[in-house]
This record gives sequence, C-alpha cells and structure tokens, in this order.
Amino acid sequence: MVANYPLFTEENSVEAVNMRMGGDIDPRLREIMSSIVRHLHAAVKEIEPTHEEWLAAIEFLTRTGQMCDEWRQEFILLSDVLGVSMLVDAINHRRPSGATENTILGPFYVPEAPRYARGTNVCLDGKGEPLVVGGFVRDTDGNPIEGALIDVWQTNDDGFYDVQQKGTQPDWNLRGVFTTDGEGGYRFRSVKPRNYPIPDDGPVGKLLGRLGRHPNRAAHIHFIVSAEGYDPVVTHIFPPDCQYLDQDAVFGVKDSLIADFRTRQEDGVGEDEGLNAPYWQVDWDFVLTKR
Ligand code: MBD
Ligand code: FE
Repeated sequence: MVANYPLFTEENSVEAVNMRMGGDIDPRLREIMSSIVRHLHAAVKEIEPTHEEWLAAIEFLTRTGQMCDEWRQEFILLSDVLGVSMLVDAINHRRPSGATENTILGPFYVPEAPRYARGTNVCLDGKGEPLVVGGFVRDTDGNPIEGALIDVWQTNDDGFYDVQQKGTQPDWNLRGVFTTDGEGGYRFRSVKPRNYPIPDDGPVGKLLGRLGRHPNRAAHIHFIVSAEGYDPVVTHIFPPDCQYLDQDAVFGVKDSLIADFRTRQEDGVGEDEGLNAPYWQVDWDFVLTKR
C-alpha cells in the first residue's frame, strides 16, 4: 500500500485527522479546526466515554438543536450556561478602564424597537414597581455624546420577555430606543427588574438540574448603547438587592454594572411628574470608547 497519510491509531488520532485538510484552505479555518480536533480528542482521551455515553452526548446535542426556533435558541443558552458566551465577550471587548463594561447579549434582543421621546414609559402592561432611569452618555474623556442610541429591553414583572408571551403581553412591552440630547442626557421610565429563570424546560435546563445548578439569572435590564464613531456597548444594569448576583446562571454579573437603585418617597416633580411615591430611581452613565 502506498501511504501518503498515516492510518488512524489511538496515539496519532489528532495528526491523522488534521493532516487530511487541503493545502490551500482558508488559514483561519485550518487554525480553528486543528484546535477543535486537538482539544476534542484530548477530552475524549481523558474521559474515555463508553459507546452509550457518547451516544447520550450526541442525543443531547440533537435535542438542543431541535429546541431552536426564532425565540428559542437552546444553543445560545448552552453557550451561556457553560460560560462560553461571557468568554467570547471578554476576548472581544478588552476595554480601557473607565469605559462601560460589556456583558452578555442573551437570546431575547429584538432589533428595531420603537423609538421613544425622553421620559417615555416602556412598561406597557402596568405590572411591577415603577422605576425611572436616567443619566448621560460620554466618551472616555468625559465629553457628552449627542445622538447616542440607548436600546433597552427587560422582562415584565412575571419574568418573561414579550417575545416569550406573544399575544399575552403587549407587543414591544419593555423595549424601546432612546436618543441622547445635546448634553448627552437620556431618561426613561420602566419597572424594577426581577430575577427570573432562563428557559429551563429543555435539554440545557435538564443539564443544569443534573449538575445541581439553578437556572436563575440575576435581575437585570439590558442595554445596547451606540453612537457614530464609537464602539457600541452591549451591557446590563443589575439591582444590588438581588439574591442571585453571585450565582447568575450565565455568569453575566460584573461589579461595575451593579447600580444604585434608590427609593423615592415623594411623588415625582418636573419631568418625573406623574410618578407616584414610592418609586425607584437609578442614575446611570454610559462611557463609550472611540472606534
Ligand atoms: C436572558 O434573559 C438572558 O439575558 C441571557 C443572557 C440568557 C438567557 C435569558
Ligand atoms: Fe435577559
């Protein structure tokens, strides 16, 4: 037999597979697949799975794929609960200190939410404890950024995003896009976010259960803040009184993103007119880095 390629053995398994790649393929693809094969084989050699265990793994991944549709992205959840989403995020956003830190996007962002005027309430179902969030968007030198977009989304007070309860919640409940004024200022009304479980009726939820892990995310409000010429930041704020801050199911909590939620004991005045005591207030500034 004329042997251009080595026959497969347990010892040379990585080389046997990686040598089969063509000579003129995409170099990045070569780098990625060499690494994946090397690490996957190392894991299999360490684990020494039985056939049954390997089949169970394949079935797990198959069920995960079958759980995916427009609003159920089980593979995103798997990446999230294994810390991979936060790791990819960290690698791609090594921001200078002072800039707003990024965190996980999650599966429930919907582009093209309604554009609202300053002060608008994004809560359309009337549930929850009233909250006003306001502050400024600035660059790392402290200069205000006018015309920045603040895209905000969160669950309702029952712990579901609008897209998880189509027909039950009003369309675009707890979503909106605000624009900063000449001073870089923004302000909107909403409700205090509450902790809620990530969808846990699928294979990822079952895995969490078997690992002795709960599916709860720390309460949060999502933001994407963007402006012409600046790196957009995908981020959250967290209320400081949530019991899951140190055990967020998807590892999204960062110290710098825990906000001061103040209680207001007098009715709102001026532009907070109509907010009846008690209500919550968060002053929160975003700092963007130049692209
Ligand atoms: C969420 O709401 C979320 O923000 C993330 C990161 C994962 C699952 C559900
Ligand atoms: Fe979320």
